[in-house]
Amino acid sequence: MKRDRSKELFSAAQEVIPGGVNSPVRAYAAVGGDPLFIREASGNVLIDEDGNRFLDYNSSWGPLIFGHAHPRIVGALKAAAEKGTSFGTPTEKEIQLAAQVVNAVPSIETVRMVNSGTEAVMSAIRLARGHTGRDKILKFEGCYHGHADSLLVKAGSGLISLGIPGSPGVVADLAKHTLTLPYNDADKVKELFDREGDSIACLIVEPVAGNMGVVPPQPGFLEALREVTEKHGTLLIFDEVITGFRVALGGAQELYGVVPDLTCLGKIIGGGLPVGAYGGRKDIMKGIAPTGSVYQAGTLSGNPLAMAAGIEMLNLLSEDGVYDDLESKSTTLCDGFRANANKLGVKACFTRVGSMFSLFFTDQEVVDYETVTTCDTDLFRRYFNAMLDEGIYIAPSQFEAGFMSAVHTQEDIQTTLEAQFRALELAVKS
Ligand code: HOZ
Repeated sequence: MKRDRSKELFSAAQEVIPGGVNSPVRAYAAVGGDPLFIREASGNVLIDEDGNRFLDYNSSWGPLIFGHAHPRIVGALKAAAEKGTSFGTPTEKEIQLAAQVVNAVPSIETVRMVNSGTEAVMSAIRLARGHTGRDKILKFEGCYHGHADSLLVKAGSGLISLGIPGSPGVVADLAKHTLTLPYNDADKVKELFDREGDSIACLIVEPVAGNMGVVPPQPGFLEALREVTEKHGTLLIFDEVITGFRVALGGAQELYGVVPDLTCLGKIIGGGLPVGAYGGRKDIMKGIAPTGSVYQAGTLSGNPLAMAAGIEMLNLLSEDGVYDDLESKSTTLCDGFRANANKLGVKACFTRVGSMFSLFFTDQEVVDYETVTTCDTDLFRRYFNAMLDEGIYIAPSQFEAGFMSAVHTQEDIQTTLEAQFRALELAVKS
């Protein structure tokens, strides 16, 4: 497969963009080679600048549940754009999308729109600190909550993919307020709370970890977090930037029946446009300006383009059968991956929650950062490149999730499974 144009563009990009990319994982540092430059995409197919076609299981890192350029989302965007792209004033569309989010997500009574997941989380943490009058926060190793200063401590996503333990530039005096514990270890959480729970403003967690690959919560883990935070007056924040509207309409909190105090959402609610949101209990949310004094603002927050795309996305998601269809196709795909690995004698651990999934090259059961990092990343590098040569696009890191979309067909899945068998065989042998 020729990728000359992508190669050329990557060289040109490196002249004017640091590392040639606007977000680190995209540079393929963890898998080698030059990143694909995508010319266009439609449904579940990406077409690169060399004209190669790839079946996409990345879905723009999760949000594109209905694939690329869905006609209804594109139609809503066109109609909105013709009427103006940003007013810096309230609009009716903001109420419409907020109401859809409030109706769908159990914990959300009111919601504030922002422009990214990072912004949502950063604002929710500030609000939690303002609400409780406490400084400390607790997060889990390998969970990634965007790149706000307090959260770049033992984080997943690009930091785990590139082997960066923490970021220079984060003021030590701030980072010292971030406590970290292993994911899925409820006992350690209880011990910590027994010692210093009354000084912790919030506990933030990805209810299904999706930024170190998919690591599901073990039975009772989320419930334990709810119980211990309630006992100590600490706010429980679910970062549902990936899981919100992905694993169920009401997100992981609906799936597992655990309701946090605050929830952060991301690009799904903008139909893939730059949107984030944070919401939760009314009595907490009223602490944000202008009703309260915790400050957070943004000219483009709630802009009409993002709202129009988000409304249409949630309309589509509310139609009957969407989640059943995703579940059944994801089961077929992941069962097929497992069968292929077994046939080839490859040691691997498979995880899946709804339509997000991972294949970890390790013989351990993956439950936290430590077990995740036992993976054979060199094997993953060969596998990724072999998949690319087969025309299958997955995230360029062992530590990111795969995503099924509503527009993948059973035929696509069979094609994928045959391709995956060949790719896996090649990766193991080479
Ligand atoms: N934070 C994203 C992965 N979980 C990567 C975003 C990107 O590179 O576009």
